[in-house]
Amino acid sequence: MRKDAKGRTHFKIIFVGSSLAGKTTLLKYLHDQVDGLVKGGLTSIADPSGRTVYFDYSPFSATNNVLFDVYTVAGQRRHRDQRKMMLRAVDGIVFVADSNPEMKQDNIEAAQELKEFMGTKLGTEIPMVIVLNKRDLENKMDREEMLRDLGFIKDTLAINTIATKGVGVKQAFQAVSREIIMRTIYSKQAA
Ligand SMILES: Nc1nc2c(ncn2[C@@H]2O[C@H](COP(=O)(O)OP(=O)(O)O)[C@@H](O)[C@H]2O)c(=O)[nH]1
Ligand SMILES: [Mg+2]
Repeated sequence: MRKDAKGRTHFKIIFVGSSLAGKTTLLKYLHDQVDGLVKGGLTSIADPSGRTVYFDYSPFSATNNVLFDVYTVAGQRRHRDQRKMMLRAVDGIVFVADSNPEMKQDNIEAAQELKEFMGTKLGTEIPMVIVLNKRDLENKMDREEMLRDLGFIKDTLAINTIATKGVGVKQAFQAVSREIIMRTIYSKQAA
């Protein structure tokens, strides 16, 4: 969380997950199609094939003085250091898993890396929502199997999505932003 020069509060949300899981598609849908949010421009830094090279970024606001700065980070192995850097001062995480069975191992590795970077803060101090994307695939993996593979703390909210059609996208964003706000309120009370 940070305050800008105008006194507005910014919360940082990051979409994490293996390469091609659908992070950019989710953010793009949120930016282009979801009403009721005030949006800034969507900035994407991609190579000519459309792969995210560094990150995608879009700010969203529901009120005049609270903004959510949403990023997706590049998922390829070679961008590990960038992901680690981006996760500094993060307020909420959306972990995007790919339902394609061929991506089973990639999902596991991405989850493993995130746990390594975030330690015990993950899903506790730093709220997290799981997105199981590509639920339109005929050969999609079983939901329970995917959650077992990821091995995040028990009872982490998991939402089925079809990013290309926008199914579940708004719900996932609402869930993580709600958890961030709730956490902020409760930590203020505790202080
Ligand atoms: N069938 C299907 N394809 C998807 C879905 N979401 C994303 N994709 C496709 O998966 C590929 C990778 O998506 P992208 O958003 O670039 O993944 P990123 O690397 O995580 O940012 C693209 O070809 C998308 O059109 C989905 O829900 N269902
Ligand atoms: Mg991307």
